[in-house]
Amino acid sequence: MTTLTDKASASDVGAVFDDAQLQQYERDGYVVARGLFSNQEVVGLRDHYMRLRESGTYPGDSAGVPIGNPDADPLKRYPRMIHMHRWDETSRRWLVDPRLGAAMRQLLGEAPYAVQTMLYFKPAGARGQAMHQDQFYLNVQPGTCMAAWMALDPCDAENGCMQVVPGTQNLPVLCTERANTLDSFTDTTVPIPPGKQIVRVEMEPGDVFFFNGSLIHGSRSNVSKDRFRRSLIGHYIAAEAEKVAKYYHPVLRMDGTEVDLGISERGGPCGMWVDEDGQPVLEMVERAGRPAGPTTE
Ligand SMILES: O=C(O)CCC(=O)C(=O)O
Repeated sequence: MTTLTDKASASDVGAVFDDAQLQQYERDGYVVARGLFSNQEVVGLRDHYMRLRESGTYPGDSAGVPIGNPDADPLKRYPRMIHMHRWDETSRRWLVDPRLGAAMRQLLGEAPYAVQTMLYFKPAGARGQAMHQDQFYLNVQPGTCMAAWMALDPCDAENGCMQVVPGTQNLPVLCTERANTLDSFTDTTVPIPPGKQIVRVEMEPGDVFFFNGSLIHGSRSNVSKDRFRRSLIGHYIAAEAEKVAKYYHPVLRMDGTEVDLGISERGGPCGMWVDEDGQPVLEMVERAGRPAGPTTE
């Protein structure tokens, strides 16, 4: 198995998916590569991010929208990390790992560009993220984005595994509604189209879940007593894209070099619309369908 320190390129890795998996991705908008990373790598990454979390705060740390008693919110102790690849070499190497590149080459037909890393710790009692489409935030033009979501712990219904609505990957960006912020650290969600079902994606450490950025997905709270549900996430855009929201620049090729791409007018960090200078855009929030009034409960 290739390790995070190897200098292999995607062409050295070979096929990650078989034909049945590629057909599943076409039909449902997602596919899981089981055991793409080894247990040893996962243990190393878990330790690495726990050490980072315990030793400081970082640009982009976010606990989401506040709830009633902030002291009782586990996300305050374990805020998610964003864009770690901009200051952490381990994260940068993972984001452009040849195995992720090879998998996405099969799914997209070409190597993607890499734009974001995130680490969700999701300790016991932490809220999830209401159903949404990543393209709402990245605003890739033309096309859409893709996520590589890697489990660092076993993920199941109890600790708030990922959920998807298969077959929604070809929908446009939907108008949002207000989410239940007792169950979600973001305050926007999208309606589930009639006739479509929410499906759980249960995973083991080292599995990587690849999904189209227009697919409706999210997660519920971690209702376990004492289990984390840590995950390392990369966001990518198909190399045919010409623009992505400013928050996601600089854009990287899978060899780690920068690409000069345009800036799409809107989009922003998950859960918030911002303008080109990163300021919240209230007009867009309202046009996107988020109810006026307080955004917290
Ligand atoms: O990890 C989760 O629970 C939600 C993550 C997610 O939906 C996303 O990264 O877009």
